[in-house]
Amino acid sequence: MTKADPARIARHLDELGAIGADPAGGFSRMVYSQTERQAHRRFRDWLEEYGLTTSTDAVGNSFGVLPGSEDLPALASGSHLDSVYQGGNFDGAAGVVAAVEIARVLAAGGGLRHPLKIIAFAGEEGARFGAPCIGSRLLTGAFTEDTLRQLADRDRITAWSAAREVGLHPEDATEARWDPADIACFVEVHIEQGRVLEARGRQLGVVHTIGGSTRVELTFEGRADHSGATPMWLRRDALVAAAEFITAVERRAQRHATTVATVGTLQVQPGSLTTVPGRVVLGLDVRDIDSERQRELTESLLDDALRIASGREIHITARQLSDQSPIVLHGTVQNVLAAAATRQGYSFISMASGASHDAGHVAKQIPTGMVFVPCRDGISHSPEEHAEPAHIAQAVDVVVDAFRDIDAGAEV
Ligand code: HGY
Ligand code: MN
Ligand code: MN
Repeated sequence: MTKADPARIARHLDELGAIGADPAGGFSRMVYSQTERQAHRRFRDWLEEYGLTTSTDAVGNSFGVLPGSEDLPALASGSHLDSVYQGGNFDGAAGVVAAVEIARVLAAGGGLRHPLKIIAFAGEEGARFGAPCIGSRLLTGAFTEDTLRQLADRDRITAWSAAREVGLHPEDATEARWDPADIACFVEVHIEQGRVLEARGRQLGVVHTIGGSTRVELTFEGRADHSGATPMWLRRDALVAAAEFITAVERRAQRHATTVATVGTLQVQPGSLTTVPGRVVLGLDVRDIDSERQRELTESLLDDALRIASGREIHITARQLSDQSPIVLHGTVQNVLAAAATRQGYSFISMASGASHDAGHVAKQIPTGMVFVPCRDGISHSPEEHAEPAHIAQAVDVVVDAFRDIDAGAEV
């Protein structure tokens, strides 16, 4: 029986690593950029080499299909090929090369009763347009063409224009919606992006819950003044107000084990050494696997921002960038994956995902599971991100085993 080949996985990762490298370090394969599209083209070339029929839809999701011997809904696997700014070459990419290897192994074995569908989603990262999972939310109908017209990056380019710029057809976004009845089960392989697998000494993770995330842009408007001629008691310093808020974010988030909150972006205006900052725009990311805690913390932090701002005569405005609830993945799929890992002889744990994923949106319509692969020191969204091809190959063996089990009648 053909097994996954770590050397081939490494080669495919190296090929992706030649696309979208950022001169400042890491990779910036941004959604609806030429480099994301080059990566999708490479993905399709690999699959066509294994005899799959490939396509890219109007909004940039790419697919490969291996026919089944019977007219059944497909077994599917995939992830994303875009990255954050100066990110790593494994977040998303590891799951895509794993899915390609799943296709190669199953095609080499003559295929299954079920068709196999391999997917590279467009725009999973929210780094460019603020909202994550653009491709999967267009497939499931959670996003529409209007969403693409409303989302804009820091240069005020809309996602709609950016998609057109790279040859896609966002005006046909409605046609990109899939029929969930066409897919029996979806499994995403992904790097863990944390340290639990390393700390617990396990080879793989079977994900039970994907954390939710609420992302808000906050603008602090004070007054830009001369830094030498303006006494401290006369200032309306937007950056000091923002700094007080950022420490409040940390304090509140530390109160519960599964809650995390981050201010990852900060724009200071006018940004001159000798000017009291008059305006600050920051990005807040609040996450939890408990929906109520996620929303309550967000509300409390917005109240903090208002209290801090009013105490300093600062005007505050908030704009929600995205809001995703935690998603519990399908128990039947978790069971099939756990049984497959056991048969394959790989140690695993059942665990939550702090990061969001396309699987979280697919799971709203289709029985869905995730298999986590350890990443070195848990580092992710960074040039130092790394995962071992041998570990990715183990995840491939598990998903292939699980798909064969489902093909033989296991319930999902
Ligand atoms: O940000 C995330 O949770 C994921 O990496 N897109
Ligand atoms: Mn990802
Ligand atoms: Mn990511």
